[in-house]
Amino acid sequence: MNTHILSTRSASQIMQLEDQFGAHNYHPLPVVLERGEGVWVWDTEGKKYLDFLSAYSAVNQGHCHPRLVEALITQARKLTLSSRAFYNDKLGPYEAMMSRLFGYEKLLPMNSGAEAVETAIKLCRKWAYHKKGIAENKAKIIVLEGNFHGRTLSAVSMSTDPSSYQGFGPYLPGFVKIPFNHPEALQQALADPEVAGLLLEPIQGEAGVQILQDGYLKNAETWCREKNVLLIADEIQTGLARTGKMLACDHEEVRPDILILGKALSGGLLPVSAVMADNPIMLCIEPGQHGSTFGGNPLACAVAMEAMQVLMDEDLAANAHQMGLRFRKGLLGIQSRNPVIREVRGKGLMNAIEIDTREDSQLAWELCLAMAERGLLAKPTHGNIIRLAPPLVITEEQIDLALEIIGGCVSKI
Ligand code: IF1
Repeated sequence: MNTHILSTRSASQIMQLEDQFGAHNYHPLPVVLERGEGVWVWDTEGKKYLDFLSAYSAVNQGHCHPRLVEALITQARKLTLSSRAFYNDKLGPYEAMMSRLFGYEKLLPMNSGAEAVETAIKLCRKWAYHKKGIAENKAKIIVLEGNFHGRTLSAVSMSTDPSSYQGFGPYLPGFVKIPFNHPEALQQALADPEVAGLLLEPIQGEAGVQILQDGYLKNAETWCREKNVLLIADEIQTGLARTGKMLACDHEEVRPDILILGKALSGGLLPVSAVMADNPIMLCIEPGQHGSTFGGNPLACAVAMEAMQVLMDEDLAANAHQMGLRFRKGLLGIQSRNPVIREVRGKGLMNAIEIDTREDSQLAWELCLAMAERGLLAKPTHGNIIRLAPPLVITEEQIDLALEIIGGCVSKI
C-alpha cells in the first residue's frame, strides 16, 4: 500500500478503515482532516473549517505553527532521544526556562497529561510519607466530583463519571471525592490528618467547562496551607494562556504546590507534559524511583521551549482574554434570540454552551454536525454541552465568522 493509493481513498473509505481496524474507543464526527494552519483545518475533500476544539486545547498556538514546525525539524535532524541514562543538551535549558517562567525550583518531564497526573500523585504520596509523616500506605488525596485527569487507572479511580470508570475495576484506593464548588465539603475533608493533597482542575473541561466559583481556589490554597496539604493544580487543559492568563490559577493569584502542565506545552506537535514543584517536594523522588523513556527527550524540549516562547511573543493570553470577551458577548446575543441555549459560560477561550435538554439528548451532536457542515468544528461533551475552544491565535473577524455559523445553526434547531 503506497501513499498514492492512500491519498486517493475517499473520506468514507478512510473512516471505514478506522471502523474496521481501529478500536472503538471514540465516536468522532464524520470529518477526515488532513491539513491545518492556525485556526483552520482542511478535510480530505479540501473543505475548510474553523477548529473550535483545538485538539482539546493542545493547539493553543494554532495548527502547525511555523516556528514550532521549524524547531521540531531542526531538532529532529540533530537528536531526538537520548533517554535519561545520559544528559541531553536541551533538557537543562528547557527546565531552567520553565523554572524562570513559572517560579518553581524544579520540573519533572513526562509525555502525556495522564502520566503527569500520575507523577503528581506519586510525588504527593512520597512527600506525605517523607515530610508530612503520614503512616505508610495511608495517604489520601481529595478530588472533586466531575473531575477528568486522564484515562489511566488512577485517573479513572478518581473519576465520578461512569463512562470513564465503569468496568475497569478494581480501583486504586486513597482518593476522597467531594462535591464540586462546595467549600464546606472541602473544609470537612481537609480535617482528616491523612489527607496529603487536593487535586483539582481550576475549570473542569470534560465536565463541560464547569468553573469554580470566585474565591474557591484562594480559600482552598489558604486551607491547604493551614493543614499542610499540597494543592495540586491540573492545568493540562486550563493552563498555557487558554483562559486568558498563563495559568487559570493566576486569576486568583493562587500558587499551587504542584503544577501539572501538558497539551499546549508542545503546541500539539508531540506529547509533552510536566510536573513542577519546589525542592522540598520534588526532591522526595530520588534517582530510580520514577521516570520515562521519552520524558525530557531533546525533541520535546526543543519544541516546548519554542511553544512557550510563541505563547509569550504573540501575547496569546491577552488575545485569549480579549477574544473570549467578544465571543461570549456574541454567544449571549445568540442565546437571547434562541432560548434553546440554557447557558453560556467560560473564561478566555475556554467556553461552552449548554443546550436546553437532558444529558442523553442528541441535540448537541446534531448541532455539531450542522456546524461542521457550515465550516466550524466542535465536539459535544455529554449530550447537551458543546465546548468552544479555538486556537488562541484567532482574530476578531474569525470570532465573528464563528458566531455567524453558530447563530445560524442554533436558530435552525
Ligand atoms: C480523551 C476531555 C478535554 C485533561 C486534564 C489530564 C488530561 C486531560 C484536565 C489527560 C485530557 C482530554 C483527553 C481526551 C479528551 C480530553 C478532554 F474532554 F476529556 F475533557 F481536553 F476536554 N487532565 N483531556 O483535560 O491528558 O493523557 O490525554 O494527554 O479523549 O481522553 P492526556
